[in-house]
Amino acid sequence: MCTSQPHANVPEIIGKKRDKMDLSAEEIGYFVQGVTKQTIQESQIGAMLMAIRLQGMTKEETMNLTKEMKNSGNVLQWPKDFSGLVVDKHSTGGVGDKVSLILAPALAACGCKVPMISGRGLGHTGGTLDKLESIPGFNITQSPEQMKDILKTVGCCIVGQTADLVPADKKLYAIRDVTSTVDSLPLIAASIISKKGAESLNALILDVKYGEGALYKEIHGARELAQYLVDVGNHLGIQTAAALSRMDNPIGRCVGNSLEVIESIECLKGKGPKDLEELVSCLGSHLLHMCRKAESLKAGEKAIKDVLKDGSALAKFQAMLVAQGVTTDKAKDLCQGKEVLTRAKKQEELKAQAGGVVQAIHSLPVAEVLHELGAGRNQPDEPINWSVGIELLKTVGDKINKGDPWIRIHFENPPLSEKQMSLLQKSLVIGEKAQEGPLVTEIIQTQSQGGKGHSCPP
Ligand code: IUR
Repeated sequence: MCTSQPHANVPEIIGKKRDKMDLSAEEIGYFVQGVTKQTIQESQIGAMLMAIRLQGMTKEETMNLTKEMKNSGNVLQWPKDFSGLVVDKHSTGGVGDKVSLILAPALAACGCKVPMISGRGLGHTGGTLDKLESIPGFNITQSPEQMKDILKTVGCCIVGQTADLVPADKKLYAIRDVTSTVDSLPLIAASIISKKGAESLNALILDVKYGEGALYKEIHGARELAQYLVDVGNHLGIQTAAALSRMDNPIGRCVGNSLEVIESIECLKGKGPKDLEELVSCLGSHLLHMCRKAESLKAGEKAIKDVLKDGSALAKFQAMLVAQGVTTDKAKDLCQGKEVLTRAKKQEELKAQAGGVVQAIHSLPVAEVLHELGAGRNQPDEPINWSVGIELLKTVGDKINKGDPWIRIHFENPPLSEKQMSLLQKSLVIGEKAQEGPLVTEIIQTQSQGGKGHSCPP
């Protein structure tokens, strides 16, 4: 494809992309700056996004787009003694995915600095910020100075995106959402990696999920996205790797904001469900290895498991809660397992209609029912009910008898309907034998990191 002289004319730039030509760094810069300064019309932004969605972008164009978006706002700066230690993870979203709540303090306990910028949930997957906001007093809004202070004293914080961090992404994402241009590899990569770039990270692990409860139903789609993200992240100077993980069954035993906080605290005490601990230690081991805090993946995995068992990760979580606005007493009570979070007024258990072994619990219907019951939102500013959720009393691989309770649903208003109960019953698959296998099935790295194929130690 040919690349011609820079244009200062927006219709011409849109026309080039429409006609499948490559855009120069200057043209991409002109477009992104126009988006940020609001000198380009929304109709033009929509047209450009559709042209990118239909014609694609080369890796070089995507890297230029990512760099320009990153530089559209504030880029966080860290003190010299954080050098090499600033790490984060990003997940493409799963059902019951509370990994961030455990991984951030576990990494801080291992000596890393984790300035985690997370999102609220939209659609069927939950958001890390919603889970944390179920804790009374927790404040997701922290200035760059406050983040720096928390990282100095605690080592990790989990915050929302502020208006001055990658403002171009805010605008572009809002327009992608209403122009059917969300599902574009270059636009997804630029959106995710520009925000991580603005955190000035040294290392990043991406958890790219595939399966029925994920954005990608099949592994090859997830693999393509993962490789793209890894390449763009590394090009931006962040050591980046991606884990491909199965998202068929809910992660852990709880889904729903406050229930997931309680389960995370159990995991921070080294008493979490096996699949959740496996995911946390796998992602953590890669970050520890990339930032040279662990000499091997095996050593990294051991370090994460050790801080979960010896209470140091829980202590970091408690300190993070206090640093982000929770009273000292409430944070302590919560971490000691006392009832601090509001419980839903009603609970109902469903019983298994056959006996055998639990083969699967389909995560999508579970998430959709919880969404209808008020655990999720359809519009960005909609209120949610933090106490709505489910507990799995039986999980994949467990033996089950006909009549055994297998799920407890926490709800209030609206009440649980017959249709929802039937959907939940159908999500339970009972057979003779459960499918075994690790949650993380592949690790994607750049060639310089050893290429694809590294895994988590058994
Ligand atoms: N998350 C992001 O930050 N950006 C995107 O484009 C998608 C998810 I899809």
